[in-house]
Amino acid sequence: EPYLVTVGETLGVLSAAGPGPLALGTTLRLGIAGAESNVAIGVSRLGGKATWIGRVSEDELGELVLRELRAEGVTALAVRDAAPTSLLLKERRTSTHQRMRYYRTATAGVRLAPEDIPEEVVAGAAVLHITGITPALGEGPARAVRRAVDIAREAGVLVSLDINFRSLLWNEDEARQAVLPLLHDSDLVFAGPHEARLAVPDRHEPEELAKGICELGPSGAVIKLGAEGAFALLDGRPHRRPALPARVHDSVGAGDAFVAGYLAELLAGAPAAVRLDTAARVGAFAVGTEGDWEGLPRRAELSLLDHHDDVLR
Ligand code: KDG
Repeated sequence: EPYLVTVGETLGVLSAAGPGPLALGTTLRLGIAGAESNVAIGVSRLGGKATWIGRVSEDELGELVLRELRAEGVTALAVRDAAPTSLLLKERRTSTHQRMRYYRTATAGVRLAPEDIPEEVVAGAAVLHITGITPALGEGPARAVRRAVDIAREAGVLVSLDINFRSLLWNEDEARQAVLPLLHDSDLVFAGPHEARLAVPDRHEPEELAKGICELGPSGAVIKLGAEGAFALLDGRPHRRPALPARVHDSVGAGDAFVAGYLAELLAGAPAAVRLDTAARVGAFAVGTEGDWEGLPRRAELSLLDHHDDVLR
């Protein structure tokens, strides 16, 4: 069975239960998140096979990460490390605006190294999915991602890259320098318009951005446009996909959800229109529910969004 493999850091997440400043003694909920594992979970929920590679602490938080991933049917191949697991603090400053803070220095995930990448697992995959977050974590993670891409290319594995720029981790110049070589060696690139401009600074409209990215090497570029849907240029053919109407509850993780929907269908051998349709649906589930991945749909639920009644009974 074809499977997706992804490499990255999964963090512990402390999220405020309700809106307001953290300083006021908010109740926090403990969970996990990470762009790459969000994608792996999303693929798994849709019935696809997914493997996540990373490093986690030896303590309870490391245990929590592995338990959650395994409970979601994701094969978690983790190196255990004496360092702690990184944390992400999510503050709901107002009912519409969130603020994030990372505690991500000298932690297990940041100590990811090229030796942590099992060659046969990457070489045997149908798709390797990486993001621009991992190389932002440091030398080791950057080299680990590079190694995964080298193995994949050598073995003819499709390489998917989500640029996923995180301004809390590095600046645009650093990101451009690190991500461009990865993009060059990718087959499929996902990016928001701003992220795409890191790679092709002189382009503006989604069509031009996708074209510019494909001129750098990839055969596919998908520009994620949030509430406007997506524009994709796949093997030279343009596709426009509107978003589904969704009331935004928590937009964090929507991009990963979109990618998960797309890649699950790619693994299943579905054509571009189906890949983009599922991507848009999974994205809508993510924005309409709390948490980065918790609300992601199972395959049978995808059609729920076609019902015009609020309650299905
Ligand atoms: O895309 C959602 C991610 O941003 C979140 O799950 C945490 O991986 C994360 C990060 O580094 O921001």
